[in-house]
Amino acid sequence: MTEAQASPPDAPRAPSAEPKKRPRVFSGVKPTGTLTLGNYLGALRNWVQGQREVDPIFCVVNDHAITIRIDPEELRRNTREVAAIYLAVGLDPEHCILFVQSDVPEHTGLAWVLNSVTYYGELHRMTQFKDKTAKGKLEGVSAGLLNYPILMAADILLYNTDEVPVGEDQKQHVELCRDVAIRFNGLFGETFVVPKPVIPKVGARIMSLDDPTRKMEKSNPNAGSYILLTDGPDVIKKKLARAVTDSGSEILATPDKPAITNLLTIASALTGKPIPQLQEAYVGKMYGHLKKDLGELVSETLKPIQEKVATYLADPAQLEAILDRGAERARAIAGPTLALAKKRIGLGWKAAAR
Ligand code: ATP
Ligand code: LTN
Repeated sequence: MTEAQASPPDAPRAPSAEPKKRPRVFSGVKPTGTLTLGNYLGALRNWVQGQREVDPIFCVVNDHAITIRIDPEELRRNTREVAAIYLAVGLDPEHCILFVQSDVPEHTGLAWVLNSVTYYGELHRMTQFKDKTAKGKLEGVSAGLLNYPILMAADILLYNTDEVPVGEDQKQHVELCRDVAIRFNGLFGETFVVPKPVIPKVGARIMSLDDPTRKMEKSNPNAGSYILLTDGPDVIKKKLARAVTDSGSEILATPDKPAITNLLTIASALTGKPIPQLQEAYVGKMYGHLKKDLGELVSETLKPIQEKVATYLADPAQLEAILDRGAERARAIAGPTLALAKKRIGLGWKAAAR
């Protein structure tokens, strides 16, 4: 633009020719088992809903899965299944980068670098570490379980991530990732984008069906505590029928009714109806009515997803091709970030790296 053409200082600004940069989004689920309704409502569903407005990368974080003992064949099977679920719930490989973590070695490479700027005390304080080690003796706990949040920080920081959509339980890990990024930048110079967690308003913490004070999780030994995305209608209805309830009979989401609150939260997340509206619809009805309706609702929601999972699993070559392409695209971003971090910290030592 020449000076003669320039707008006067008080004129409204012309819209910038540069399109606004979409936020980079990164998230993942670990293939420790088949995904639960909690994983779907707290994470996956939100990834799908937001995928068009952002620059999305989603990963099957299998390196994380080996922090607890898992049968190798089961891990391979779960990895394929979680990838198939990503596609079945509606993540579009034309639009998102979808890949498996172990196919991109930069993740473990950066994790080692970040080990040097993360403190033992920080890791030891993590609620997930405390929960997963509460009952066991510490001798049997892998170092990987303690270091787990460092690998998660590496996952996020490799991609210049702005936003990390996760359930409530992962907020603390994303906050640790922020601290690590800020510390590294402060010590060695601007290297990483500092990300923020994005937690859904409804469904961020779905609780166990057998104990509404614990979050629903796929590693719970009691299969009645969770609904799996692969559970058929009969199993879903049976699990919900057996779900613990609270004393009294009114269907209300109140602090003294954590079990009913959880069921209403699931119903609200799946129907999009606010909880007060659902409470009103159930005035004068029994807990059994809510459980029965929820059984139908969950089964109907999961049926089309299950059909698509089966289709993707039936064609392993197609699934692998999608994930290979994703890994290639991921490496194109992760490689330069790792190289920069190594240069900053002195591991990139050759003259050309300066
Ligand atoms: P594990 O039992 O192996 O620890 P998990 O079921 O807790 O696994 P993750 O793989 O740790 O699941 O979580 C994947 C995503 O799902 C994360 O974003 C996490 O916050 C979210 N998530 C997990 N459980 C729930 C839940 N009960 N409610 C809402 N979101 C959840
Ligand atoms: N720790 C997460 C899984 C995870 C993740 C990530 C989530 C590993 N790396 C990066 C978001 C971004 C969990 O859900 N347990």
